[in-house]
Amino acid sequence: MKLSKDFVFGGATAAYQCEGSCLSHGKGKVAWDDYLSSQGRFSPEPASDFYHMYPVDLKLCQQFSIQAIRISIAWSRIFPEGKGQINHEGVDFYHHLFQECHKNNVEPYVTLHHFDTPDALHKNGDFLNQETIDAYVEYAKFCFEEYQDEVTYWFTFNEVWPIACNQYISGTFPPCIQYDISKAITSMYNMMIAHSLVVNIYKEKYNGHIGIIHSLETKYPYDDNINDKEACHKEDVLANQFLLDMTLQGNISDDTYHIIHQLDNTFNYDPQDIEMMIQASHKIDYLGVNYYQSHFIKAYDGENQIHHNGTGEKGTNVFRLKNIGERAFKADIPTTDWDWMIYPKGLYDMVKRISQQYHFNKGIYITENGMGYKDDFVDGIIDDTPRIDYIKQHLEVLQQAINEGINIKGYFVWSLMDMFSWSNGYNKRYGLFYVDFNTQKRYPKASAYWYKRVIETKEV
Ligand code: BGP
Repeated sequence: MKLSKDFVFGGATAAYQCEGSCLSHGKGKVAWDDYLSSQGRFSPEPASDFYHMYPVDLKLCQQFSIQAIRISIAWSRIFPEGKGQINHEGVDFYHHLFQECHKNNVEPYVTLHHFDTPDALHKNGDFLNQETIDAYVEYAKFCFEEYQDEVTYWFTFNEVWPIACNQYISGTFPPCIQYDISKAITSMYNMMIAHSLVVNIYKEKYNGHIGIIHSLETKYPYDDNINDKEACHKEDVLANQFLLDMTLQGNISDDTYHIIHQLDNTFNYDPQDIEMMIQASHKIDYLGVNYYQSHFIKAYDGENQIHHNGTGEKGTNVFRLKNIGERAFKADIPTTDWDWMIYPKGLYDMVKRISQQYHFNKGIYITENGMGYKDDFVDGIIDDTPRIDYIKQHLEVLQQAINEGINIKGYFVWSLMDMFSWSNGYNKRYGLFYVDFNTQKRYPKASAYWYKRVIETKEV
């Protein structure tokens, strides 16, 4: 299997998960700071200490032929209160980071928002509040102007659905509200407004490229019966189609509106917002797709019940939403220790769908894909063969999609090095590079050597 010469291979990171220095160097608070400290399970400090270690990580990228890195800017490092006063030390930090990227020939792909709205705005309702949309637009404008010479590839948001779902349905992200579908829908809609405003501003003034990242998990009916099919369609519309409609065509289709309105009868949209979203849908340069797993959905009319497996105790995950559906497992499909179903076909089906249903062929980056695994560290050697298998299988289906004419422009492994996982802590490792969190020393895993070979030969 051979990928084209210009296919980009990268590694992904996110500010809060790797930088550390959460409350120093002028950085403002985010909701996670108080939440994690009151929960007492694990600390985001110093994580992988990327704030100081980035020259080491970028050197490793260069040594292992990794051509690109996904980085997010911590909004509260630039605007500690979300808006108003600027922290110049934070502004300079990202200048130095981007310059170091270029010095090592590693192209930065930069996300403006990766789960870390400044606390001052989060407290007032995060993206349920117009104030956050306005502040986000100002923050984005500042970054575009400031970093225009260093950043060519932008993403407005990382994963709109998981933000909404984890904040307002599963309750695993602060403010930890459960089963409030209406808040989830409003926050998704508002993030899409913020995204569209920012895309339109960027494409008016700058020459670089911009898009958004969605986490897209393919939903399949558990059984071939009408009830499971309906449940599956509802979960798909809520998690995927609503966002794909707004991103790739701007307007909300009748089918999507019908389901969203069934789930939240207060939902309505303003035609002016739609006009603006249509413009942005024409202007985006690419779509970022994060893909880890898919779901089989059964009809479910019992009470809401979610148990998040955040420990790696296999078989403990429960996700049942009243009048929507239940996620169920199939004995013959493997799962990770955190109950994420390993199903590369779901990625293939999703990129095909984007092309067929939306006729979108400007280009897709797989902006995250990888396997959470409890790596064994034996005398400095980390044999993560299951992770290699996982990545290989996903690259193979991408190759198949490319052969069928789908424009896949690149692939970023989640994650470049081990880092903090939001609701799972530190035993769920994803990195190509093992991080000893006590010494901050990096060790290449078997997957890093394997990935280097794939990048150099473009052969999976
Ligand atoms: C995505 C996020 C990442 C990362 C990854 C793995 O949803 O964009 O930030 O955390 O998932 O998820 P987790 O850390 O929960 O295993």
